Amino acid sequence: DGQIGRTEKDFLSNQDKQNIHMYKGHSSLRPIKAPNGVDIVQEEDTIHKDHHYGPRQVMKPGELGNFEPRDYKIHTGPGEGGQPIYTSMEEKMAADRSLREFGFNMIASDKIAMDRTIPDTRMDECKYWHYPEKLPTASVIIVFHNEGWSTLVRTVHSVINMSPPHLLHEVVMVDDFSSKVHLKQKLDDYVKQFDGKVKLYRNKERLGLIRTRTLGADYSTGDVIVFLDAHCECNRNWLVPLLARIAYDRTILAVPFIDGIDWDNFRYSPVYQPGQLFRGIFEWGFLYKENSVPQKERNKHQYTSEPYWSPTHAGGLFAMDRKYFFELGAYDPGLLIWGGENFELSFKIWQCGGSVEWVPCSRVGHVYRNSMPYGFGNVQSKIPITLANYMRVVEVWLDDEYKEYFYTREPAVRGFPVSNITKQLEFKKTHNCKSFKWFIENIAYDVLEKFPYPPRNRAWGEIKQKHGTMCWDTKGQRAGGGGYLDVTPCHHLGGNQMFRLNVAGQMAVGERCIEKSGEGVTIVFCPVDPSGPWELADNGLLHHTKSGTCAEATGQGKLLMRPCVASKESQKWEINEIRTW
Ligand code: UD2
Ligand code: MN
Repeated sequence: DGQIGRTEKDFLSNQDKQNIHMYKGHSSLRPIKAPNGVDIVQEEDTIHKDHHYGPRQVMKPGELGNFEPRDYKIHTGPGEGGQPIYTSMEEKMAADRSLREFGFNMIASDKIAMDRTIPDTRMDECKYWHYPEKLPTASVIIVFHNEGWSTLVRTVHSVINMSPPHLLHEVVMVDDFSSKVHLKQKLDDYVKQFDGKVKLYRNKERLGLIRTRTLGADYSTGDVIVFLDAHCECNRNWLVPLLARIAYDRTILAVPFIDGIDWDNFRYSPVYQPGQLFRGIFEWGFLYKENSVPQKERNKHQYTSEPYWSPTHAGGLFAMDRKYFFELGAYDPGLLIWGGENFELSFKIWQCGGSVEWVPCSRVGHVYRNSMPYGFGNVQSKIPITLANYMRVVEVWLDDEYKEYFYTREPAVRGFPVSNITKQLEFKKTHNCKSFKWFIENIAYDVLEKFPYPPRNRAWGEIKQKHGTMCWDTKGQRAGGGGYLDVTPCHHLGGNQMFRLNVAGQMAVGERCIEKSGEGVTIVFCPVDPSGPWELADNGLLHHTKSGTCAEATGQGKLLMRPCVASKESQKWEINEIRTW
């Protein structure tokens, strides 16, 4: 194996030869120029273990950082520099087809080089950090299910390209039982050219991304595991800032900033401009949210580009000590396919003594899909799988008072039997993990600023005509669109006909709120104050107290706010609970 036993110096001097060797026979792939001319400046180890928030890497303004890429050449060609790709009218049909198949425009992706250059989205400061020389090695784990070819392969290329070779122990690809032809023999052949540096494993059945990631960690032999989605592009010196945090403290889960790659034109652009600091939080239905970093956290840091604490993260891209991952029991194996695993791991880490940090100098692009192209295999569940996952996390990691907030937000799943969580509860006990209250008060305190505890539900379910068969329906509209709600025949399945009226008068649908707008009702973003103007009277009138009007169904299927008339049948409503299990 040409990789093993070679020193860094050898690699540097043989860099071009190495790259050509790796890609021979694949003329469609441009030979890779590794940007990381890792010519290391000898440094004394700058890790200070004495206090958690002391300097652990040193910024030397004016002197380029020791791992900073020295020869990042900007190529010319489609998509270079992160520029968008134009799809012609003739290509539109095929592009739309690929959109349905993969969740993004593969016609555009296929035009872009595997090693395209992308803009440096980091803060300027990042170029001057000096990191410890002694760093753990990384196994980069990419799990995938029926992913497109060029996006998957570009991910592998960018990892190889943008990581210092001596720190990239291996790339571990795990195929979660894909059925696409291009992920079979063609992928086996593709992987061979890396002489063992890229390993490919395949599941014999569909396990979902969560279990597949744990398997990937199991196959890995590096010190640190780094998870990436199968449609990413790593930016300049993305890896070292993550490894440096874990070298400093092995109980840190280190998260790169995720830049956006457009699902249609593959434009690479930062979600957050250099210097903007955000962190991961959640609302009480456990939809993932990001929030500007609170001053209290900012005050702990001298430099804007320093890593900082975050309650949670989006889930896809992060690095952690491999052994620590397994000491924590890996991901809860009871979590199915997709969703909630980011909360499970974050809560577990915070409550049991570790920490989650976002690292501004590490940037990785991710293609946010237009829509999810795959189903959840043949997993049977009477409630949506993501909700079943959230329930497990809630039942294990939240205290009773906080569980209540979740069930207020998702009342239809209250009482649904969760699968066995004995092991998880035992772990929490034997590891003396702290309470959720501790977590909320000390770490995730901004959750409450953005999403105060929801008042109890006064009623929830479908809003049905008392003497009719029509129900309020959002028709899947989103907040801010301004479109009116209608009444449609009640289908008793919840979904767009599921509402919650709380004791403070707020009417909600999912994470959003219902407000009067003109003479109709529309979906709005909820104000931080969880109260509102709605009142369901005993006689069935649904009052909007601020305007003194009442909700009325018209014969044409419209829902209008009209002067209240207690004798009108069309103004009488009842709210009926809906359960699918
Ligand atoms: C986000 C995360 C994703 C994961 C998910 C919640 C980011 C950028 N992405 O959704 O990593 O945390 O939330 O669980 O933070 N896959 C499988 N088997 C499956 C389904 C998916 O291997 O059954 C692969 C898939 O090919 C991809 C990865 O898992 O490489 C994540 O899936 P996704 O990209 O569809 O998820 P995403 O980005 O919408
Ligand atoms: Mn993804």
